[in-house]
Amino acid sequence: MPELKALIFDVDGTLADTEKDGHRVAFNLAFADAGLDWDWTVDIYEDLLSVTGGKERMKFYLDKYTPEFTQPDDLDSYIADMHKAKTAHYTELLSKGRIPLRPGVKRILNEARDKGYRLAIATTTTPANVEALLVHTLGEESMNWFEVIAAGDIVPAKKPAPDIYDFALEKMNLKAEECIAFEDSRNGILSSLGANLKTIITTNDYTKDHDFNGAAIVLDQYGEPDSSFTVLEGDAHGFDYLNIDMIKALHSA
Ligand code: XBP
Ligand code: MG
Repeated sequence: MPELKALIFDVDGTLADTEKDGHRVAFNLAFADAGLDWDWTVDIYEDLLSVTGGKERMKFYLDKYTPEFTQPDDLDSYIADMHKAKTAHYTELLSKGRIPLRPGVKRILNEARDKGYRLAIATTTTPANVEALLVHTLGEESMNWFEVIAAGDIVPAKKPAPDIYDFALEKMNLKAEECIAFEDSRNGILSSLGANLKTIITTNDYTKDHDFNGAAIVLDQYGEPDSSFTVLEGDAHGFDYLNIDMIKALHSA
C-alpha cells in the first residue's frame, strides 16, 4: 500500500451535523418565503435525504409529496431560485454559530496539518455552504487548509456517483491508494468506494441504519482523548479515539 498523503472529507453529516437543524430548516424558510406550506418534517427529511443535492431533492419532493401542485413551465429555474433563497437562509444560520463541528474534527484537521498531510473536501453541497461552515467554525484562514474544495454542481453527477472524489483526486494529482475518505452516509460511501478510496464512516441519527459494507471502519463519532468512540463495525487497531496514527493503521490495513 502506498504511503498515506491526503485526507478527503465529506461535509454534511461528517464535519458537522448540518441536515436536521441546518439544511432542513433553511429549505422550510425558503418555502415559507415563497408562500408555500411545504413542511419538511424531521421524518419526511429522512426519506428526502436519499436524494443528494438540494435542487434534486426539491424535485424529488415535488414529484412524490405534492401531486396536487401545478408545476411551473420552467421548473428548473423555479427550483434554482428557491434553492438560492435556501442557501441564503442556510449560510445565515451558520453565521449565527448554530451548527458546531462534530467531536474530533478540529483536532484531526490540526493534527493532519501539523504532520504535513494534504486535505481536500468532496461534497454535494453548494460551495457557499462549505465556506460558511468552515469560516464560522474554524475561522477565515481555514479555507486555505484545503487544497481542493470540490462541491456542488462542479460535477454533474452527484453522490452516489464517484465523480466528485475522482475530481478531487485529479486536482490533487494523487492516486486513490494515497488517500483516505471520511463519510457519513450510504450515498457518500458509494461515491468514495466508487473512486476506490478507503473510507472511514461516522454515523449520525439519519444514517445509523445505513449499509456501510466496504467501510474501513464504522464509528459513532471520532471521539476525543477524554471521550472515546463506539465501534459499530470493524477493527479500531487498539485506539479509542480517531487520530492520525489510527487513520494510518486503517489506511494500510
Ligand atoms: C449533502 C447533500 C446536500 C445537502 C444540501 O450530501 O446532499 O444536498 O443536503 O445542500 P453529502 P445543497 O454529505 O453526501 O455530500 O442544498 O447545497 O445541495
Ligand atoms: Mg454526508
